[in-house]
Amino acid sequence: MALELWMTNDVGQVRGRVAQGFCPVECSVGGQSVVDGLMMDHHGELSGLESVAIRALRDHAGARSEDPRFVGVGQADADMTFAVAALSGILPDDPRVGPLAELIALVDTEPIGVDIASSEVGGILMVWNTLSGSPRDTASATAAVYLWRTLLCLPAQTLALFEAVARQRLQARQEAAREALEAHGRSLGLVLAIERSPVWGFDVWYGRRQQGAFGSVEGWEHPVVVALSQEPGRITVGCPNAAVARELFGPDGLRHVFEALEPKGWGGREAIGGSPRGVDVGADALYKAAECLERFILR
Ligand SMILES: [Mn+2]
Repeated sequence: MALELWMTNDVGQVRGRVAQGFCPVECSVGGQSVVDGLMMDHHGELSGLESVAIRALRDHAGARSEDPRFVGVGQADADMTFAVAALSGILPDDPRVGPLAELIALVDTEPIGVDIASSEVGGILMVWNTLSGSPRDTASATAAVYLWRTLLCLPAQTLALFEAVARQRLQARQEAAREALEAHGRSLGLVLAIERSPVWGFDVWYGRRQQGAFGSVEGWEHPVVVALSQEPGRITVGCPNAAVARELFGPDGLRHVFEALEPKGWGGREAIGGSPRGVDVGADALYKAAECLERFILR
């Protein structure tokens, strides 16, 4: 059978495919996880498990090589597609495969503060991110699974060319994020509001400090960031990680604040969330949210 990573957002369709023998990978919809015996999810009630990439490679490599049909939900990210590649047995026998799974797991669970560029296998992940586009459709998701094999089989010099481009892109985005912080950033106590930015820049805006732990407020210049994206106006709020969010807002992290934020309908997880989808908001809502967040910080 041909390898396929079939993508959907519908939990009923996930269950239908699983009944046909497809293996569910990161099929978490509305807090519900659909898994089979391989337990390929780590969200919601399964959030105690390690990332799927690391378990697929270590515990179940090649387990679905005879029947490589998979179903995934949302976006096919590095963790999901690498797990599918490992279960399918298509990854080459290469010493970089293990460290790559570990790096993917690290970035998947704590996306902020991991210095991908300085990791030995970081270049492969950066090139995969650049070329895959973290797709939502079946054909592109399936290609993104094969892309791991393609990159691991490339001659070193060819891979280095792609890595150089990926590094340039990363540097350009981070430079644009720093400029947006200087031009459009406003601090309200511990909360930083970014009124406009041409790029996603949370990794830059949090500002990792030399002193202070990764999982403590002390470790960050701006432990809470709210940013407004334009057209349609939508606010994203984030903390660098769940430990920082809990130190600031209590055991539920940012979830403790969502109900108090305007307009009604904010949602998300402990360390990341946003204003309601489909509701266009402006700068006034951004600063109101920043003030409200500041009031909720435990002293
Ligand atoms: Mn994951």
